[in-house]
Amino acid sequence: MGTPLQALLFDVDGTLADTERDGHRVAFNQAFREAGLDWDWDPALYGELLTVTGGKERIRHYLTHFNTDFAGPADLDAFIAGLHQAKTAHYTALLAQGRIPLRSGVERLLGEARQAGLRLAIATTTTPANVEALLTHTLGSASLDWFEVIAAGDIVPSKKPAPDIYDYALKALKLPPEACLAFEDSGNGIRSSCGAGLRTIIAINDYTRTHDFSDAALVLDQFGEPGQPCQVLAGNAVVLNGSPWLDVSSLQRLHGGG
Ligand code: XBP
Ligand code: MG
Repeated sequence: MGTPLQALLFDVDGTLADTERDGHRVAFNQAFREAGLDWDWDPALYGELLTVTGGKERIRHYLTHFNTDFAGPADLDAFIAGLHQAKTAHYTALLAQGRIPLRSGVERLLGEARQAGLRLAIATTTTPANVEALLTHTLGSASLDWFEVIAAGDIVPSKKPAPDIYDYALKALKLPPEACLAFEDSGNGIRSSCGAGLRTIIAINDYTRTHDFSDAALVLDQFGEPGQPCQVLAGNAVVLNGSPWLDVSSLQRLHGGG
C-alpha cells in the first residue's frame, strides 16, 4: 500500500470561486480609473492577460505587450505597486459585498474533507488579503482556521507556473507530495502543482477550458453537489463510482491510483 492521503491543497482564483472576470478584472479597472488612467481591461483582453499570474506582474505585462506607448513614471515599480494596492482594496470591497460566491461543490467538499480528517492548505498567487476576504465573506471568518497553511502572493519569489508556492505549502505541512492532492483550474496552475510532484484535479472555467490539462489526474467541469452533478471531461470517470459529485471516497480512489 502506498502513502495514505493526508492533505488537500487548493488554488483559489478560478478554483474555489470564479473571481477573475467579475472580481479581479473589475477591481483593476476601478484602480485604473481612480488613478486617472484610461485603461480598460475588457473580458476578452483580460483572458489574454491571464497568461501571466500575479496582479503586479499582469500590469507590467500589459505595459510591455499591449500598451507600449504609455510613458510611465521614472519609478515604474512603485507606480505598479501603488496601482496594485488600490486594486486589492477594490477587490476586497467587492468580496465584502458578497459579489463572488464559491463554486459549486467547494463548501461541500471542504466540509467532507474536514470530517474525514484530511488536512487542508491553500497555494495561490493572489495577495493574502484577498484569500482572507474570500473565505471570510463566503464561509465565515472561522474558516480561515480550516486551512493549516495559506501560502499566497509574494511569499515566494516565483509565482505559478513555477512550483515554488506548492513546494512552500508542502514544506509547511511537512508532507511529501505523494500524501496530497492538488485542486486547480488553469494551465499555469497545473504546471505549478505537477512541478511540485502533486497529483492534480482540475475544475475548468470559461477562461481555462482550452488549456492543456494532459497531466491532470481528473478534469471536471465543477466539483458538483446535489442538483449540480459534475461532468468528467478527462481522466478515469470510474473513480467517482457513480457519484454525481466529487467526494472524499473518489479522492481516496484517485489517490490510490484509480
Ligand atoms: C491567480 C492570479 C491572481 C489574480 C490577482 O492565479 O493570477 O494574480 O488574478 O491576484 P492562480 P493579485 O489562480 O493560478 O493562483 O492581484 O492579488 O496578485
Ligand atoms: Mg487559478
